[in-house]
Amino acid sequence: MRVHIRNSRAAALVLPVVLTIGVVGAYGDTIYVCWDGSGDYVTIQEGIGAATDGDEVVVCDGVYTGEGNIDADPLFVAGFLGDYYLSQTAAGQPADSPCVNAGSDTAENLGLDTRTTRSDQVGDAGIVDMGYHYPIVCVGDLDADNDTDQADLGILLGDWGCTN
Ligand SMILES: [Ca+2]
Ligand SMILES: [Ca+2]
Repeated sequence: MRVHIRNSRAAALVLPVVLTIGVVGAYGDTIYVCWDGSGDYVTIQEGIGAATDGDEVVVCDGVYTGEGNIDADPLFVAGFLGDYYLSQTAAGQPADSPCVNAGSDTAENLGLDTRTTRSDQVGDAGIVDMGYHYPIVCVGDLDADNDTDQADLGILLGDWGCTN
C-alpha cells in the first residue's frame, strides 16, 4: 500500500513543507487526521490504518499523544530517493529515530519488508517502522533493470577510466 502523508500546513503553502513522507499518484481519497477531532481521525495511526492504496493522509498541525502517535523529532536523514529516511545507527547515523520499530505490526505482514526507511537501503525488518518506506535502490544497477549483474559490470568496465 502506498499512502501519501502530508502536514496540513503544506497544503496551504503558508509554511515550508515539514512532513511530506512520501509522494504517490493522488487518485484516492483524502483522509484528515486532526488531534482536536475536527478531521476524520484523531491519531495518525488510525488515519494510516483507514487509508488504501493511493489515498492521501493530511495531518493537521498540533501535538499528537497517546497510542499510535509519537511526539518527537523523527530524525530524518537524506538518502538516495529523498530526505525522509529515518536515522538509524545500523545505517551509520549517530542515533536511532523514535519511529524505528514503532509501528503496530511486522514489516513482513504489512508487505513493507521489501521497502526501506534506511539510507543504506536495507529493507525494514521486525516491527514495521513508522514513516514512508522508499523502494530499495540497487546503486550498481547501471542499466536500471532492477538487478545488479554482469550487464551492469560490463557497463562499468566499458566506462572505466572515463573522466569529465
Ligand atoms: Ca523495523
Ligand atoms: Ca542491472
